[in-house]
Amino acid sequence: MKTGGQLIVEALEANGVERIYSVPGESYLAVLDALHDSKISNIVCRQEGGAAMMADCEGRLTGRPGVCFVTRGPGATNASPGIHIAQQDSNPVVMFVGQVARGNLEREAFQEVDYKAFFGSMAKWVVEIDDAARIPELVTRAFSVAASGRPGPVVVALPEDMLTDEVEAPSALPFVPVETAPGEAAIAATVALLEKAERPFVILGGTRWTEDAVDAMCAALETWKLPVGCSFRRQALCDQLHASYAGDVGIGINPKLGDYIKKADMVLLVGGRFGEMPSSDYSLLKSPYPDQKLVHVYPDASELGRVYRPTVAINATPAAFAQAFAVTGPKATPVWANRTAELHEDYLSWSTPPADGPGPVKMGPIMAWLEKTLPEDVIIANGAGNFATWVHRFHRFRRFASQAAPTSGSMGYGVPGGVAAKLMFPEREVIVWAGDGDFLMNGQEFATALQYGAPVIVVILNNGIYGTIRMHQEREYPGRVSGTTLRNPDFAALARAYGGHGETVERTEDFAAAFERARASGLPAIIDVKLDPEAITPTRTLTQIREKR
Ligand SMILES: Cc1ncc(C[n+]2csc(CCOP(=O)(O)OP(=O)(O)O)c2C)c(N)n1
Repeated sequence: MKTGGQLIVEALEANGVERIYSVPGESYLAVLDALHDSKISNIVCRQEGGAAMMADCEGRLTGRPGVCFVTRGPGATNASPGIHIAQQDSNPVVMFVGQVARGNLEREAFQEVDYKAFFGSMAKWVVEIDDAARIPELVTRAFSVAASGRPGPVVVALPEDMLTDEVEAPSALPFVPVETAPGEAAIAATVALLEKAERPFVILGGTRWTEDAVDAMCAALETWKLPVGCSFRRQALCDQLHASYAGDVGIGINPKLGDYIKKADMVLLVGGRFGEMPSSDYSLLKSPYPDQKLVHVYPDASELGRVYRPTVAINATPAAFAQAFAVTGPKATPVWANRTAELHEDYLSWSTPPADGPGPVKMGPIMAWLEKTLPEDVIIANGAGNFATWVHRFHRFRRFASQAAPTSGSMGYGVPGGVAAKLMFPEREVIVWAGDGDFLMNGQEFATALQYGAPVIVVILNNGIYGTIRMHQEREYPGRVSGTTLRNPDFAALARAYGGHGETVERTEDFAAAFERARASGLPAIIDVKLDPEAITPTRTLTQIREKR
């Protein structure tokens, strides 16, 4: 006989879980008690949004479900941003949430929430386990649903009294990841379209990739001399110094690249949904009927033809497609080979930081310095804001699983994402790239970094405004500043108050030494970079935007 709490922990162990992220609650004390005797490490967070984002980051960087535990009611609602990110970004997450005792359901008992209603449009599956004997079955199914097809978040609700029930139950068996591979006809149809194409373009996106698959895809691009771009915040899917790499198909795309894609005669879209942001509001590929012939490879049939009517629809994981595509090749040097080289050259100049900018801190030279000093396998985690443009445009991602940023455009991801990344990959350098607004949305997880020895370096581009929104405001309502100004704490002092290392940078030339001191400290660190609010984009100032210059 085992308690529900013990069965939950056994099911986690059976599914290979080594680490969970949590904020405790009295609603799942029986699980906490069972964890006491387990080897699973429990990373205790400071807010459920942080815990859920850490679980998302684990799913994002490993492809295996990240797991978090939160309490009922306010714990669950606090966690919802992480669930929304996992859904939009297609990352596997299993979130366990407390529930009121079964006998009190439907009375609006203390912190009762109808999880199917609350998470219904946001999670891939929501299940409430009413019978402890079904824990092995339903927990393994939760892992399977989260990780298969198009991955996503699964919410598992645990009524409090169910967790203390003692029952007989079979041991949980682990979930088995399911690969869907392209058939020979699908690969032949892709090759036939390529043989007729003159201006093809490849877009890589989504999840269900592996390091081997990325290598196989890079080899195939080389063989076919195909130009390639990575979808918004999927830049780690191709070495950006690969001769085929033409740039980031994201927000603020290089106009020349956008133009090339619009005029392409064929697009091979592998793994991505190519949503509103990467498609520049469905203008690069028109929805529902693209101008280009479209081969769409996606690990879930329901996505194929949902937004774009494809010429060839291939229901396969990008990993399986890449392996199959890698054994094909052109009959002769393709007509587009020179154009691919030109596009890469163009990318190299587009991603060269500007030497100048307004104010005493110039981000261009700082980015240039970082590019020289950061190791190839550095992981960069960030949330949303104009500050992120510096990374998207000027950091050349080299390795698989080196970018941790939500395509959903959620703020507040950098600190929890970075902490989780550092816990997963302690040997890799992890940079959290944040805005001042962005940092304070989940900056509390800096305490988690200290508690578990995760020495991330947080670089805050501190311009004293919710800059992105100020930028839109100045464009739409020039000079009418409303609701976008911030008064910030001393971030370096805040880092020290947490027990970390703090630096303030007020001049370009001081950044490198501050960064090296942060590295040498061996502690979680914050570098507060005082950025002139005029430096709102790498190429345009706020004044130019206001005055439409
Ligand atoms: C959770 C969340 N809330 C609000 C927004 C809307 N939003 C997008 S960017 C932004 C401002 C970001 O400010 P900051 O982090 O200071 O970066 P900056 O744009 O100034 O570089 C806001 C409020 C969002 N994307 N996500």
